[in-house]
Amino acid sequence: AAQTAPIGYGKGSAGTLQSFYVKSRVDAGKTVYQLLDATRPAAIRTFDFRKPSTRKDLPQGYDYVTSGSKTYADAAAVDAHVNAKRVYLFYKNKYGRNSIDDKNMDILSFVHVNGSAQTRNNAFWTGWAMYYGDGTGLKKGGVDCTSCAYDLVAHELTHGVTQHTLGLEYRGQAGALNEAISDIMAAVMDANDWEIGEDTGAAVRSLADPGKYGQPAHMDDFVNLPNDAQHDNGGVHVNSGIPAHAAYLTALKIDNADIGIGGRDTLGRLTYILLRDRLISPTADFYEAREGYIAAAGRLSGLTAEQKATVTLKVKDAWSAVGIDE
Ligand code: ASN
Ligand code: ZN
Repeated sequence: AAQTAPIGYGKGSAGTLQSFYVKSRVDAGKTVYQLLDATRPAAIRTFDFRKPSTRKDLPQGYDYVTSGSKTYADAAAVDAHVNAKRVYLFYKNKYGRNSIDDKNMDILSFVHVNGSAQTRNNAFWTGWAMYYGDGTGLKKGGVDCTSCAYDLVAHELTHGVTQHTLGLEYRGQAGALNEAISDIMAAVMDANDWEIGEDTGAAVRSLADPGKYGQPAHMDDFVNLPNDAQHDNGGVHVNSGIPAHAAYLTALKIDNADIGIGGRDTLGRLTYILLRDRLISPTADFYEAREGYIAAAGRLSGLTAEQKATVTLKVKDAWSAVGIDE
């Protein structure tokens, strides 16, 4: 039960002391505390990729991040554990979603994932877990941390939500929509800005100004690339700038229309309805996404017919502004 779970403490990369639920086990007569929060139906489990294990009580094949006391010195692990809970709670409290699959699947994070410099400076959704590199350091052209960025954690976990709802293919325009949806939900949750990944030391994308990081913001600048791994599956992280910018413009226009509901909040609700109600197909292109967002506007709960009509108009204006016209 929540009341009896031990509480662990530790600083994340930003130096702020965090507290979080953990679970003890006894190893050879000694108590160790695992980064395992089992206080909710969906457990939050944080593993150390440097510690493969064949222990039968560790079916993931890796040991948890553990500590001999309730104080943890591992900032990347603290960040992953705390941010996974934040994203889980956002989906739960805002949209009533029960974890990634809406069936309370456990939320698994692996920290200290190593490999190429590209891997170590990145975070990934693997289809069932989140993986985080440590970063090779800003001074070496990498980043200082990855799990430290709430928006990156939201981005990766949202890949899981998309997998379990829309099932969007990860190539071409459908893949770019998959990427855009992760960035949109990341910006909805990490609501202070429209940049992605700034807490790692180096932002990677901007929904407000995609061109700042080399992304197109309009269909006129769509980048045609082969749909293979060497070309980012057809530039899914490149062309995502177009629908992501449409989403940003949607939020901005709703703010300016002043219907009493914030644009960013409305954008999150629209995007979640798109996912939840599977309003677009797994092979959707950007035009289908526009129609999906229009359909989502009609499904917003708690709005008057006039407010819904206003949101619909702003959605249309926003997608037209990036060259995706009916
Ligand atoms: N951080 C990137 C993403 O989630 C990693 C990748 O390309 N899979 O899109
Ligand atoms: Zn992604």
